[in-house]
Amino acid sequence: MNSRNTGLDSQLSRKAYYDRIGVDNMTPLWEVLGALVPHSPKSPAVAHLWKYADVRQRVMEAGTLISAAEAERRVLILENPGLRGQSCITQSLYAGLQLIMPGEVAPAHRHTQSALRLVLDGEGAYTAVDGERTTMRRGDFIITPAWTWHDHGNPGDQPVVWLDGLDIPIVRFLDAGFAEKSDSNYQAVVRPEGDALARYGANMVPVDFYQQPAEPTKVFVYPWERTLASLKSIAAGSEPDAHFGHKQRYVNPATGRSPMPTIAAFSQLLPAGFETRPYRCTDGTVYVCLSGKAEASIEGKTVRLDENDVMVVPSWHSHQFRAGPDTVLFSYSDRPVQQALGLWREHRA
Ligand code: 1HN
Repeated sequence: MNSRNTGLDSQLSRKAYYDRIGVDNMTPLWEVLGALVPHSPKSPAVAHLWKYADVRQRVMEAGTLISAAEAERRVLILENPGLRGQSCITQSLYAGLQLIMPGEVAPAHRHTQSALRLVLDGEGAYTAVDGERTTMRRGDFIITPAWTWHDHGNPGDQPVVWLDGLDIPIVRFLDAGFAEKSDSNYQAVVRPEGDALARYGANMVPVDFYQQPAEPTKVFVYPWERTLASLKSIAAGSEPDAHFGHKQRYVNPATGRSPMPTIAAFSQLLPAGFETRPYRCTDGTVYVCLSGKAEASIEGKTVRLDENDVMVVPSWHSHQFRAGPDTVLFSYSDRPVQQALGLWREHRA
């Protein structure tokens, strides 16, 4: 009898063999090769939409149960339904909704994970990064690069909610996580508000300032007012791109690279009634509707985006948008990591 036949005998003898080699912590490649080396990306993450109108109340409820100081950060993590229990929205990125109540502080700390904030709801809070505070206004895109001290506070009279985006799964994957708490709740403010933007974010940098390509930008706030003004000017004077509408990427103005080495961020204006052509890319992307309304179709399934809704589109999922009124979408992804590794691909249908 052929010892390599594929009948029941061989199935059983293979299984017995797998059990024997398992004792030595070995396993046969040929049983898993297809899954390890897929023909195209097959993410365990799924597309999902968090309607802000539905989750806002849940976030506010956390404000009655635990203080920001006790929680350190009072955040509801947005977990991808395909990745429950892993604290991530895509395989490489984290997202959460953070709440800070009037009078509260979220104490100073730093860590090797990089963070972005997108301010969604309420006003009067501030975040401090590396010795400078910035008032948080709706639509502001604020960054906390790796290992920079940061704390938040709300001296105002309204609850303030923002979206946090971090590279937690990337740092976890690399086993490169470090963190430190400050002895004091606040970091010392050593520069006036607006200093970083004036020095590094006005098409000039200090005369002797040079950065290595991987260094994060010193500009840590990209004010909504400026983003919206440029998108509107661009839209007023040109035709939208078929796949993106009017889409800009946020950069470190000193290098032209992404603001932080692990996370790219984008803003796009879709003119009223405009429909983008189907598009897919290998960077799973988190979208937030900042103004307007749109329909999003992901692999043929259509959902409706309203202000402050958060939607995740996993790697290689074809998606397109149809704007109601003029609509602005913010988004972030791990694109700079994939590009640095030569892995990034897109397909414009
Ligand atoms: C963090 O430092 C913040 O500073 C928010 O606001 C969310 C999630 C995990 C680890 C650190 C913040 C975070 C975080």
